[in-house]
Amino acid sequence: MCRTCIDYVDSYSSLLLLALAGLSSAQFSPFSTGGRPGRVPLRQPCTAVSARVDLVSGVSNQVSGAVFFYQECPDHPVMITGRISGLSPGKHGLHVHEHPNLTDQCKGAGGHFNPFQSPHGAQTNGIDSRHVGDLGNIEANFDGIAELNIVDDIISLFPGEADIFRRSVVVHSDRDDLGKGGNEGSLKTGNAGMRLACGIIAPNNSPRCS
Ligand SMILES: [Cu+2]
Ligand SMILES: [Zn+2]
Repeated sequence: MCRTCIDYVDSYSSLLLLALAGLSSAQFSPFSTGGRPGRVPLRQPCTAVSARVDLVSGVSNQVSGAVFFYQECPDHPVMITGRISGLSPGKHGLHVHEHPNLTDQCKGAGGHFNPFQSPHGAQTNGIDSRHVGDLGNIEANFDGIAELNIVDDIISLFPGEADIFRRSVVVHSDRDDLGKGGNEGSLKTGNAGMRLACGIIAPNNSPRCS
């Protein structure tokens, strides 16, 4: 059974209660939403969400693997794990693309998931300088295997504008230049090249719980 947010929230709320001790309810009002103290929604439990992607062939029929996403609560980062094989050694761009459509050698997936109309960028950038779907590069070893272990603060598995559920993951032939390539393509796609493989971000029926 998955943990909920309760432990996490309680550790924060006890600190908060100490900090706010002595404040009147009127002083709470700057934090209020709809007349309720702003912290109250955080006290509600949430259930961890998990998703998985099973890759299918794009322009390569060598590349295969699976990618897992896990998020404990809406205000937690998303943990991305997985294993992709059949790659050329070195870096390969990894993105969440807009559409859950794998046709035409992954072209059906459309462009990078970009609900905030930002330029393409590095996974570590803020939302004003990366697409929500920009997950940077994965690196394959000499055997062509990439082990994924990424933590991301922008994507989400919970409802909202950055929700990546029912979108797709694309693995590219080339290194993503992270928006620093100095040309137009760099700020759109990172010049990451062809779409080797792709898969739809679907609910994981056997979530991995911490
Ligand atoms: Cu891509
Ligand atoms: Zn992008």
